[in-house]
Amino acid sequence: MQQNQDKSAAPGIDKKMRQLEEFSTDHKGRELTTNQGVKLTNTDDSLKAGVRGPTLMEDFHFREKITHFDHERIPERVVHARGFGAYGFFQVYEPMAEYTKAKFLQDPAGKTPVFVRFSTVAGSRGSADTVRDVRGFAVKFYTEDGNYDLVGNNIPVFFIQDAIKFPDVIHAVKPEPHNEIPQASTAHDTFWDFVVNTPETAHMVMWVMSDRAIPRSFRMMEGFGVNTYRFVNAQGKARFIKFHWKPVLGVHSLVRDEAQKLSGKDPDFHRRDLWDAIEQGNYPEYEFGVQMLDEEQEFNFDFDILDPTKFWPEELVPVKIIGKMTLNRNVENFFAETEQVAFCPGNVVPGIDFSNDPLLQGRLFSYQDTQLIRLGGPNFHEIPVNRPVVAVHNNQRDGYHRLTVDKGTVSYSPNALQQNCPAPVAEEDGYVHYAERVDGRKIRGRSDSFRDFYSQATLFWNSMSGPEKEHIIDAFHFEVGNVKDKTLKQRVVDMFNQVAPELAGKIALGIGANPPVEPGGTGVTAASAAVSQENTIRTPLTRKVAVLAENGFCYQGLNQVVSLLLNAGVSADIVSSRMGMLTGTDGKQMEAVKDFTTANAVLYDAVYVPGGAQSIQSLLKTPDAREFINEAYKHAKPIAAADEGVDFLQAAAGRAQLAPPDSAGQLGTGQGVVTIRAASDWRSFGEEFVKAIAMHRHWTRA
Ligand code: HDD
Repeated sequence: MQQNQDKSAAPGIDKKMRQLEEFSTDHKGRELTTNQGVKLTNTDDSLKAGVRGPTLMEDFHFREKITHFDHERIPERVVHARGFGAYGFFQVYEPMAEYTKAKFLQDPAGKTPVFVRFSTVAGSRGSADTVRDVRGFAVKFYTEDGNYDLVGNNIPVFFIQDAIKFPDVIHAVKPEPHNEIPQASTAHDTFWDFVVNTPETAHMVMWVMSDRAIPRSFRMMEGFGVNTYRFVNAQGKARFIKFHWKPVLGVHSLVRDEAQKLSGKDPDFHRRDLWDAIEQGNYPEYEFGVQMLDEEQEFNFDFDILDPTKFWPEELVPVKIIGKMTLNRNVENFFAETEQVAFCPGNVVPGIDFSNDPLLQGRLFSYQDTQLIRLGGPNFHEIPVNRPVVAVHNNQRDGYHRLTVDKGTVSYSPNALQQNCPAPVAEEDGYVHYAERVDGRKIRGRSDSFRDFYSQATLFWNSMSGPEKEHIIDAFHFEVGNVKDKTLKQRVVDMFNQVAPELAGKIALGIGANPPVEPGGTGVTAASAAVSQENTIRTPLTRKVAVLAENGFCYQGLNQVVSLLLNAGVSADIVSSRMGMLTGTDGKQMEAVKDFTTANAVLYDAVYVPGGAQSIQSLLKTPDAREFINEAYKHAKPIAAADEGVDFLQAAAGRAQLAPPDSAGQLGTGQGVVTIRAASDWRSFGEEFVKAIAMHRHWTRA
């Protein structure tokens, strides 16, 4: 599946857009009024008794302006406070009638409008984008059956098995209550205290310590419904399902050091990336997939399919790809749309139903409830971004901020005065809950089938490539290294000894704890290739290259390579000591759009150093330029250099052996470093560089 580069998915006018337009206001060219529509002559001076006198109470404009300002904030989400949204559409590949009667999953020619909000979980609204955390992946489908919300994450399993423990895990992960430190981080005592006392967290903690928790981009991460749901077809046959989103650009991550530096260099890194991609017509795309199990297969596995701390390995239950979502429109107003959007896993349409997953069951309550405090009452479904694109009729009335003017005298059912309208519909036309047989004693307890906490954590560890394992160990070092309580540190080592003794031993080494003494591990030897990011899609599309150059750069070497990059869907910024026009060896000019103050290696996917003796002399004298190349090298990013650029690379990085050009002075490649001297073949050089960019990172460069 190729990414849409031809912009053919540019926004058409869909039903949702038309509806939003009705509520949108453009203030361009308009006159200033109060909220009562009274035209104003001055909004810069308050009304006073004499120009140096006190402000008067009768200044209605002053009072209205200040009162509105004083009330501008609403409570941030208790979790997932930091997020970023966009609109788009969903299209199914083939009719899904055999499995579900959901209308939006039937017609490949139909487009269903969607709104998506990506988020981090722990940080507050102003926290940085690139922190180590789970990412929320919430999709609202505005379907002809009403709104369907798929509220997922970028990690397929969850910390806990029962929703009643959600306040506990969140209190533990949030900043500690006495001093509100640390922000948006799991590297503190209360989180790890909860972990070691709650073994069911082991599996998800492994994912959170992995590269999945520091994505390169919202456009390069998977999404998972996490909970087990049901598809139900028109004949009433049900199947258990898990939902998946697979990014067309593949799954790619940052490295820890880079992610932490990015938090300072650009706290908006992910939201800027998404915004820019959409503005440039590089519309993010995700294929939609489902894993399905017949009801009779419920007990066929060595894990409970209702346990949200388990995933269904794709090798056991394949993912059927059934459609694609394209994000093609940024919001007009962050507050009105992204902040006020209200997701609820309980918003389902006919053909999609719940399972008895005890985490899901609790979620069905929590989301509706949280919107009441966050959005101030029961009418939040009337906020434009939340409105379904189909008509809403019922006898619910009044409440804070009611917008609808409900006509007539009748607001009850049954009634004769209005022919019993709004009238219930026949079963085949409305939502009917799946008639699952339920039988049991009331009990506050946990099923024995939920008690294997470690097997899939081991499976995950087994599935990791060497570099991915190194990154997990590094993450544990940072996270647990920041824990103050030594007993807790030791307990982390002992707990993860149950997952993989090799891992536990290495954690112990890094954090000053004792290596585990008890025999460990689960004996699980299986692995799931689908889980490793090593096996993902590789493409150069939408990657960003920094070109380091100064006056006296080799124009041909810069111009040729930049056009090759652009043709391959890669963008390039010239970075120099000063922004503005640079003059090349032959007098031709190019513009440096960034300098070493506004640009940094962590903001780019790759670096290119063109030749030109004078340019390279200047770069060598610029510590920021040397640091730039060293950072890129350290973060395993692709690097290319031509002619004197190769000397810069070798001198700055202090590594003379770096991919020297071959004996004929031509192309040299290795470990993601591509070099050339006396180029006669810029094309091959450019192509090698593009290949290296597509690889994302070059871990062999230890
Ligand atoms: Fe949740 C928000 C995803 C378990 C209670 N959750 C929220 C958002 C996402 C998720 C993506 C942000 C939605 C947005 O962008 O507005 N949550 C999940 C996933 C879970 C999960 C994938 C496990 C399968 N959540 C979960 C549990 C509870 C909650 C067990 C409570 C019992 N979640 C909430 C909430 C939030 C929320 C408090 C905060 C803001 C909101 O709902 O609208 O209700």
